[in-house]
Amino acid sequence: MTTLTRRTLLQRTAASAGALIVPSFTTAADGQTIQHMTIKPATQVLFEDAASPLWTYEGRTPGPVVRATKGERVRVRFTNHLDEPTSVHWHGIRIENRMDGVSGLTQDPIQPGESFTYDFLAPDAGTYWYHAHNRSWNQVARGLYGPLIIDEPDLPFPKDRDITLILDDWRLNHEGVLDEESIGSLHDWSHAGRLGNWLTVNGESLPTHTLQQGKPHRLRLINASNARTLQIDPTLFKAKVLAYDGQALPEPSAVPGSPLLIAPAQRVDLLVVPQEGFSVEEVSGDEGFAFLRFDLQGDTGDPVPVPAISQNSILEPDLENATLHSLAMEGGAMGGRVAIRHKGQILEREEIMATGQFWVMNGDAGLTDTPFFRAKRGETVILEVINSTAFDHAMHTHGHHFRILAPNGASIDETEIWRDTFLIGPRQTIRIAFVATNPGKWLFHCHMLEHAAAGMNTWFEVIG
Ligand SMILES: [Cu+2]
Repeated sequence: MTTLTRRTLLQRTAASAGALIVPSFTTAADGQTIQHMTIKPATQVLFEDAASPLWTYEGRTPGPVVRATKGERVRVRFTNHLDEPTSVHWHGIRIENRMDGVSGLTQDPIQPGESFTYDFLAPDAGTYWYHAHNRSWNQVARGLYGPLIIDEPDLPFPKDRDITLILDDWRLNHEGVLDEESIGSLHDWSHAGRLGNWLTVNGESLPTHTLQQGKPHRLRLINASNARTLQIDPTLFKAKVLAYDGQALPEPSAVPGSPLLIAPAQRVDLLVVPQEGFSVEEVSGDEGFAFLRFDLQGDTGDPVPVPAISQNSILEPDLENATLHSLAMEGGAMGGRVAIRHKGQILEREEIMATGQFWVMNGDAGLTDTPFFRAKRGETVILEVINSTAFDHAMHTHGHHFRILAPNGASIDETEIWRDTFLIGPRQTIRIAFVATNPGKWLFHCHMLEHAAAGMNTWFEVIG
């Protein structure tokens, strides 16, 4: 029995031409309409004709696009038909803390058979997503995620040239079916997380989509993978970057280098003005893996101007009057001997294996009773993250976007952009800064979901 690789999977498959359709619903502007979603098991083909048992919002992964216009109220009522509790996190959007969806920190999980209504105002336009935030390493691996798109009021790109592409890295077994047996593997937890061997786009295998020749398109890429940092080269199709993590740049900007890294949970909005058809490849392997094809229709005709996207207003950090908090990340495989404190106790070796706690942040694995830090509302926080582990991590602040103060080794000039998730490499130190604007209890964790489950999870509190 051979282990499938991307390549062997690719060789086995005939190019399919699935439509890139995600069911969509739009939240009513008056906020009076509540959308309903059931959270339930369903089967779905991820590879050839093999049906995988998944967990879904409304019977399909990704779940329906939740779409509203900036400033509108979003209300979605979820009913849990799984056998385990869940909750729903709205990733990257600066909403009220009690709607943030973190089981055990901002809400009690939604028990089997029960419902919960998420109800918030969408303060910012941009590309976001929602996903399960209870046992996420399990629930997201099984398909519990979907896009959250908040439109600019002036709709800069017409809907038919505004395309959401939610990407996922699946681990399939030798039959091309979701490998359930390895979900929760402690090897994954202590190493690079759950890496897969097959990519889907909006739940489709190797789809082909049609663009309009010579016209500007917005491609909203969302990485929903548990742990894989996707690498693509947008210069191959002459793309520019419109936005990172939902936040528009002042103007479309050249892709600063190749490859462009999209860490788990990160988003990149690309501008393409296609003159010929093209494929998008994932380039981290020895050879590129083309996972998405664009064909063109129409002819170039008169040039269409590239729309400008208005920026959200996010308070600039006041670095002169900031409070510095340092966070040392240690542990994991090849990380040397590290004392692991979990729920106040230093774990013995067998307890580490029993609890799966391999990583620490400032000595602690998992959430502590008291926060990593407290900040007054309006205070600028500088977070210094020191990665002493042998692995990459994708660090996510809930409820806040930040500036990156120190270069992270990527080729992007990240000081010019806002992010809600940053990638940090082994032995790197990165400082981020943000104004603590949003009261409540917020997670700061690795979005490589096995790392979060295995200890890389802390929280901070904004008071006032
Ligand atoms: Cu990590």
